[in-house]
Amino acid sequence: MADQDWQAYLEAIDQADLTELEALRVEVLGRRGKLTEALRALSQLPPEARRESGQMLNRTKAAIEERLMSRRQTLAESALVQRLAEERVDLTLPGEPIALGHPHPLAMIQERLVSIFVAMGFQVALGPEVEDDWHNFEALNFPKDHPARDMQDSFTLASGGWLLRTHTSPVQIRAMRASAPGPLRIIAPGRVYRRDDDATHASAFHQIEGLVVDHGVSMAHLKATLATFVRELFGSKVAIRFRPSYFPFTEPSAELDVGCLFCGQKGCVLCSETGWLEVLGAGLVHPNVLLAGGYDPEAVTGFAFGLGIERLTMLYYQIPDVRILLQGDLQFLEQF
Ligand code: 2NM
Repeated sequence: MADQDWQAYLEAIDQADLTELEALRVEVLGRRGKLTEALRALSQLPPEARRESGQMLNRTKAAIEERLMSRRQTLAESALVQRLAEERVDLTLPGEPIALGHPHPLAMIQERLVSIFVAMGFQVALGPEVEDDWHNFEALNFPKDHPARDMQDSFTLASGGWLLRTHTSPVQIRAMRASAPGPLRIIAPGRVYRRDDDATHASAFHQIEGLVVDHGVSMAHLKATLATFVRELFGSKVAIRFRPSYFPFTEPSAELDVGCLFCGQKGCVLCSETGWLEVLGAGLVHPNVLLAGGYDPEAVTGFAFGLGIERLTMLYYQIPDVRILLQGDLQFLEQF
């Protein structure tokens, strides 16, 4: 085969795609390839011609192999360039939106309530959810036959003597015993448990209770503090009234109502046609409770109050059934 024919192969290689390249390789260098056969045919030649042709064919073979490799390299590179072009990411495109969560409505209201009291100088106190009878009832002046102490009304643990706290008041007892005889100004937010379960009562719910103990604390301080709280929460124009009430741990006791937020006090289903909504209970701390807290009731007085966070959240957002707050239903939660 003449030199130009080999030259033609070199040129063909430079134009070939991957498939053609392999076909060319087989055609020239394969077991039956042109060049392979030519090399094999050398043995037929006389020694002088064999050496000359042999050198020429080996140079040609080296050249073709070199060209095949370089063409293969070129094709691989352009395939890579093409792939990169196809896969190119446009970083200026807007991103996939990520669904952001947010605090639960109960958590939002709790945070609001806590902030209002913190701004008035209260400190946050926390305590255990599993309590003993003394901290949950006895120290709080609940008589032994009080219905709240019944197994029907609280969750008692199988291992004797323990129960799930029915209010956060035991936190106040613990705080008093840690601070007496010094002054105290705390709120105790947290989860509490009662054997109730209907549209307005869940068996686990949340409370904030507050307690101030100091020399000369009076009903006037209680009323001013709670009026400030209610106006911070519902606005300065809201009507407020205190009604006498009864709690075992306070004497005197009162309940605070706000003018119905829904009907402008005309009377509606939400205020049971009274024009008023009950918001919290309060009173001056009973001397027995001060004693249990390690204080001298002759030396100091105190006021305390308690409110349910679920109830307040329901009022705030007009939610009719407390159970919706606890079901984790996104259709509900995404509205906040
Ligand atoms: C209420 C109503 C009235 C209250 C009393 C105390 C303590 F521990 F100081 F005695 N903490 N919270 C209290 C008083 C709670 O909830 C409706």
